[in-house]
Amino acid sequence: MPQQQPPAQQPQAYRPPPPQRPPVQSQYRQPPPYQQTSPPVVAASDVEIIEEFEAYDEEISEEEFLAEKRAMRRRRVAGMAGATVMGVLAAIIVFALLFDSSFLPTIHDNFEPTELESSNLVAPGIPTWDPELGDAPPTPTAGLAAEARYTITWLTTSVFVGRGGTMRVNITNSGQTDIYVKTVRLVPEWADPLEWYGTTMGRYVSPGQEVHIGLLGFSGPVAPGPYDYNFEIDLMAKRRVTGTWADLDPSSHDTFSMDVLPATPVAGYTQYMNDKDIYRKVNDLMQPGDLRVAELANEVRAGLGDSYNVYWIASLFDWALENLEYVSDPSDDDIWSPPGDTCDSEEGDCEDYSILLSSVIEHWGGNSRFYIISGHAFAAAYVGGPEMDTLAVANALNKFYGTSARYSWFKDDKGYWIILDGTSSQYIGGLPYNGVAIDNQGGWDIKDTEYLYITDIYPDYPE
Ligand SMILES: [Ca+2]
Ligand SMILES: [Ca+2]
Repeated sequence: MPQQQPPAQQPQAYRPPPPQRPPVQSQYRQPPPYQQTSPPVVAASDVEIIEEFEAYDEEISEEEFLAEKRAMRRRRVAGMAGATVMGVLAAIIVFALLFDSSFLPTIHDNFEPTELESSNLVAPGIPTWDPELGDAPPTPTAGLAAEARYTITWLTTSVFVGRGGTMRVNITNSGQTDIYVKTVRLVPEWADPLEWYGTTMGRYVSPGQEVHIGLLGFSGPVAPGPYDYNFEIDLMAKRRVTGTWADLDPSSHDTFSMDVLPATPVAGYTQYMNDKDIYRKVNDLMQPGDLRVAELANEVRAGLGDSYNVYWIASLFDWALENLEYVSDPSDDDIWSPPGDTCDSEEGDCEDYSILLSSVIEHWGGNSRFYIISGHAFAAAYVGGPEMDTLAVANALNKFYGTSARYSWFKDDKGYWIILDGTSSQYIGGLPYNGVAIDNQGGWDIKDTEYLYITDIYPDYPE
């Protein structure tokens, strides 16, 4: 049995200031002042929810996980016994003549995982520059109106009192002319007139094209329950005859409803630090030097600075969300894939996502951890020591995402570890699977798990 450790870390959460209107940026127009409604100027467009965001369930079944842990131990002992027996085979043959057959080597598993040391941890840089990931806007001209037709689709995470939630928003251009989406704003029933929830990354969308507009973060109300909301879309459309751009008035659409969940205390769970079976299994799978991992590492960091920084991690996570397809393991098996294989197949489940994310972070020289809870695995990236400026990290990530979101991390005596749950959340620092708000101030924890296995990623761990 793994050795039980005293609780070494408590989930903590960054509590961002209320979202405000985005600052004026040279390249972008400042969004217009918040308006409750404007009469639609554009033709009525379709608004639909394609599906509620739902985290994948049961990626590692309890029985399989425990069976696998037993099997890992058996394989290791058998492997050691095999090697040892080979090594002493000649000796046994000789000495068997002299000793009775009860002579057999005794096998001990003396392996002890080596923890990452604070002095070896490498934190990513926290940029203050804006990565300007949006498309530069066209220059609108006065003239005739233009017609835009589009469909908005979005996925919403669980929304909690206080914390709020996020959406990933897509726009499909169903009209005949190019459009440029300046912002998509969420207008929930509880919105404070001074608060502004929206995306700030402009995007061109051609006729027939579907474009991911970005992440949209928002705070929650103080009381749980059903709440109405709608979207306000601010865009430009190209005039078909002249090819010039018309700046359309913001338009709002149908009203939808979301359930805001209450803060809920969670039952305690046992934490295990660096369980030796998991430690060896996951670290033996790391391939930071694999060519496909290196290729991916170079691809996702392009244009985001010359040295390891949090934008690289966020970009890697976006790549996983957009490119990896979630595919469950066979019901009777739990297959942990090496990261190169996941790059090739572009599919996997929770532990495969985590192993790939960690391998790329290792390739960059950063540090990460691997976590197992009941039925699930996820990763976290080291972002800084105990004195880290959490607000600076949040500000940088808000620039990357073009919205104001809430970032979740574990904190321990070594520092902050930002959550990377590629199969259950929409951004780095999003709540992991079964993550819930435990108070109205942004605190969170994990429900419905009996344990939290925390494993340092240390591919070249000392044997
Ligand atoms: Ca699995
Ligand atoms: Ca798998």
